[in-house]
Amino acid sequence: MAAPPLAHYYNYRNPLYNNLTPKSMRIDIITVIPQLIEGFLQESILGRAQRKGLCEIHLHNLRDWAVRRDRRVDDYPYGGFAGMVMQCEPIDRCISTLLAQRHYDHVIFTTPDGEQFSQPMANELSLCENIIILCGHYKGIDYRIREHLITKEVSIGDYVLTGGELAAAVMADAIVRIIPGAIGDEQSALSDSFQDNLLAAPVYTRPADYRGWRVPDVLLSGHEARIKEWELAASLERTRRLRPDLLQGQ
Ligand code: 6GU
Repeated sequence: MAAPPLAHYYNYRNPLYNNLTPKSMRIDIITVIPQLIEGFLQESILGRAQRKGLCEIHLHNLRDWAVRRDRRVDDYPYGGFAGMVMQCEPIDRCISTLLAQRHYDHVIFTTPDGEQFSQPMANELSLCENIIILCGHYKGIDYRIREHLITKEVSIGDYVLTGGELAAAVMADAIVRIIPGAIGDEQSALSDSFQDNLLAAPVYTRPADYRGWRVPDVLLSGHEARIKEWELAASLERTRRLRPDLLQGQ
């Protein structure tokens, strides 16, 4: 299945779009280790998107919502199982406070047993106004939080990370970079690998000949139609060779 259309970009080309003030997307990330993602969010495209007012990303330290004097937010699991479990109360206090302030489209929990994150999911989430991402940690969180407060559980792949922070950073990056204006060339988000279930064609820059390694002649020809044709053929060839699974059912 190809990614659903990037509705943003269709709006962006619509003359009526210019009469609308594009709303700024808000992402609230709840974590016990905010410093893991703090720096990442301020750099490059994510940092610039926030400074341009295209989105707001707020980090919340779950320990600020701890009910215990030692600021711990985990405890031993009932049943005598191994590992520690994040308690209900700090998470509930943090999420409920946010939910009282504005409407949220999703309260996401990062967990290896969640739905696999993908480009279509990133496209959908980038259309949301406000989302919360709760980073999982330890052996898990008290399941009652997942039953009562979480609306979407997401994994970034079939491997286990020590915490959900990297997953939250991955999701924020994939979501924010496709907000119109986040990357300079509006077209380039549409020509990403995976937006059409094809891997992107190779790209080259100067010099045209480096140690005898030559850039394909067609790219130097200035012949737009032939270049487009080459690009599609290269995309298809690389997809067939490297990711034949993407071509199944098309
Ligand atoms: Cl979202 N969390 C953790 N802890 N591990 C993961 C993951 C998430 N996605 C893949 N592995």
